[in-house]
Amino acid sequence: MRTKAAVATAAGKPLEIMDVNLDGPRAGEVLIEVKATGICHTDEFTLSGADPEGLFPAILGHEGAGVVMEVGEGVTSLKPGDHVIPLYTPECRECEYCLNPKTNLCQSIRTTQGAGKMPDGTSRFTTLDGEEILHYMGCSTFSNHTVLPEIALAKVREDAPFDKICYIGCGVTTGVGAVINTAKVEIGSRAIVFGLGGIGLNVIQGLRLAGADQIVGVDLNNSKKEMAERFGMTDFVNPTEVGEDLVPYLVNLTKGGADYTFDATGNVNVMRTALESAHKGWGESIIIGVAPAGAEISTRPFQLVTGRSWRGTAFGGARGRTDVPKIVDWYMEGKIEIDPMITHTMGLDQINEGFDLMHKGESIRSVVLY
Ligand code: NAD
Ligand code: AHE
Ligand code: ZN
Repeated sequence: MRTKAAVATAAGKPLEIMDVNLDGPRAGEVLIEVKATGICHTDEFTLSGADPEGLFPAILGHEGAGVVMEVGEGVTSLKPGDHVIPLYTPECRECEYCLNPKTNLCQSIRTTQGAGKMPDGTSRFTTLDGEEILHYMGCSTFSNHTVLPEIALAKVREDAPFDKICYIGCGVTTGVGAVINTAKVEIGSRAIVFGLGGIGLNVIQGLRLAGADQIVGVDLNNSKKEMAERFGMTDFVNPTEVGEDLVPYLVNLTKGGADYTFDATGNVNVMRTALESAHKGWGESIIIGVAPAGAEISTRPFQLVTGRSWRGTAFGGARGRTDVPKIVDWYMEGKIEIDPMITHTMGLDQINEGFDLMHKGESIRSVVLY
């Protein structure tokens, strides 16, 4: 079929809106119509050229929601008309990783996914001239239609609005899941969240859900304060206004250091600050942010010797086919909020404006509606 997509032709260039060819689903695959997609900072990270796995030309986008149009041979868990959320972390329920309760990182298709291909090693997308276009994170939601493996789709309830639940495809699940699945934050905890964007705000609402007593938000942009307070932040810190070293300031503010700290910036210097402002003896620091190619983290090993731990999380530790439908339920039942964080919506033709808003720090989430 022919469909409309925003194609990343080269690193650092705006996306090009064009018609593309999309082959139908092969065995174990599903064709979906994407109804809405969020723009995550990771899309920007890859488009910028900072992603060591970044490949071009590709169709980016990994935060979508849509409807099944056609299923390939052997697909049993989905049928045309089902509402779905694409999963960049699939859940095959069979691989060594899926069978180990300590991880959500299903590896059954990770190699081909990282190479921009479907599990059989080919792409379903081509230009109208027949040139191959690569998939991205196994999702490619910046296309009105896309093909995914069955194991990379979560079936969700049909009364949930696509323009909101697309955000559960990455930002909401990552932030809330980092608190609940990865850190397993206890009631009464003190926490610090670095970066109050589309992920950090969801960490904050996860902390509120978990019953944290103190939720400190750190951001260079004062305009993020109001929204973060709405989601449960108790204290705001702008590092440029502190007037002293940030670590001792935060340690003092949290009465000895936070029980849990979260990096949602992708900046390795911030990651160090986050680790070092965790409480001596037991503080845990969770890295969510994705750092550019070549960047490395460092700290004095003494920070770990004295009881802090440094951990990371992908997709909030969630097993998508199992957990994503439950998070959609939480949203529909009012346990978590999404609507205020979707600050801008636009058509696919305006998608580059969504990236501009992110660069200017003016949006939390922009959502493209097809
Ligand atoms: P965003 O652009 O919406 O938010 C980033 C925020 O960090 C902004 O508010 C910005 O002002 C703030 N910030 C930047 N530098 C800062 C600094 N030095 N100190 C304090 N605040 C600073 O981005 P997002 O969509 O929320 O994504 C955040 C990070 O999380 C990105 O690196 C993204 O790639 C990553 N991410 C990771 C996962 C995962 O599974 N691990 C999932 C989604 C996103
Ligand atoms: N390709 C990058 C790493 C990118 C990355 O860490 N991606 C996260 C999801 S970010 C979603 O917005 C992730 O799931 N990582 C686990 C994985 O297997 O990719 C690089 O540095 O090479
Ligand atoms: Zn993302």
